[in-house]
Amino acid sequence: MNYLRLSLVLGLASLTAACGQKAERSASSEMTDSMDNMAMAPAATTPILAKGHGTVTAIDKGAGTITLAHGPIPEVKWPAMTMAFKAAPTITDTAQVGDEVNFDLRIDGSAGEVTAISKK
Ligand SMILES: [Cu+2]
Repeated sequence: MNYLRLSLVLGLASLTAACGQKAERSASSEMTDSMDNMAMAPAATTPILAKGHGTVTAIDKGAGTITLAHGPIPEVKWPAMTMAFKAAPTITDTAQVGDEVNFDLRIDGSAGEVTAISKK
C-alpha cells in the first residue's frame, strides 16, 4: 500500500517535471493539494486524453515535434506554458508557426503527443 502511494506520487512528480521544462513551477502547490484526491485519478501509466488551445511557436519536422504556447490543461493540472510535444507528420506538415489552434493531447507518463490539431 505504501509502495503504491509512493509510485503514484513519483509518477505525478515526473509528469509535472516534464511539463514544466520551460515554465515556472507555479503549479507545485496545486499538485500537493491534489494528492489527497488521487483515489479517482488514473494510474500514471494510463494515457490521459485532454484537449487544449494555444499558438504554434515552432515546428521540427525532422524531430517530429510541435511547440505550443498552450493555455491551462485541467485534465493534468498543467498551468499555461510553452512546451514541445511529439506529433505525427500529418500534423507537423499541416500546422504553421503562428497558427492559433485547438488540439487533442495524449499524455502517457511523462510524454505528451498532439494527436489532432485544428486552426481556430
Ligand atoms: Cu505543458
